[in-house]
Amino acid sequence: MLSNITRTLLLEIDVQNDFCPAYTSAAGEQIPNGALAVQDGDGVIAPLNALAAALTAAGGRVAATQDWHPARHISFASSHDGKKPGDIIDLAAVAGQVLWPDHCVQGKQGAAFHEKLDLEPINFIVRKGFRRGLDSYSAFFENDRCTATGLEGCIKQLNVETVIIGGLATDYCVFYSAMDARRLGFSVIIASDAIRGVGYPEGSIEKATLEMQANGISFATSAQLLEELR
Ligand code: VGL
Ligand code: ZN
Repeated sequence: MLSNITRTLLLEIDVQNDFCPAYTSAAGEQIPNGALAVQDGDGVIAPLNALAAALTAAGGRVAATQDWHPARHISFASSHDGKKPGDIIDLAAVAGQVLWPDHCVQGKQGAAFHEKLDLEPINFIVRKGFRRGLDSYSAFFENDRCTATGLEGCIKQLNVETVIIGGLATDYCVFYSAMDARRLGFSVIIASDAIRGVGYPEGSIEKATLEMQANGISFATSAQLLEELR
């Protein structure tokens, strides 16, 4: 599965407070749930930390993404008169944009990585969705499908050939990142116990999973991957 570990990258998608069920605020209070909490979202952290440590020790690389929106971002329902989270609208550059609660606002605690995520093994961080008028799910391209984040050039220069993906959310940022990675010619493995999904609209997790499988993206548990990294 992992033919060349030094040419393998672990891509940790959006393990941020706002996608997690609970987190600690900057002032030290327990916040009961992130603005766009994914069920059991923090369940991805333990397998990702284990994979990151093992991959780094074996000579591979780790990157993380951070959803990083300005206030009044176009993906926020609050930016559109009369719209509420969950409504779906067509934008000039993007058909079928789901509108979300305000989340991952630049510099706010909701946008910070969850405190349990190990930051030491992360070699680089890609921020996305920072243009007010354009959303970005994928780690590689924003939702107009052509504005690059720079991650492709970065990891091609490092001769990466295999990308292991985990994080949040299965049916949005993980899905689009995996599909783009595949399209760009990387071999892609989803760490199956290190992803959790939004599940909106209904069936979106199953649909995303089938589409990834149909496109040659493979799935392996973190235990299986760790076995190969030992
Ligand atoms: C995400 C919805 C909005 C994600 C980001 O990380 O999957 N989903 N912004
Ligand atoms: Zn977002």
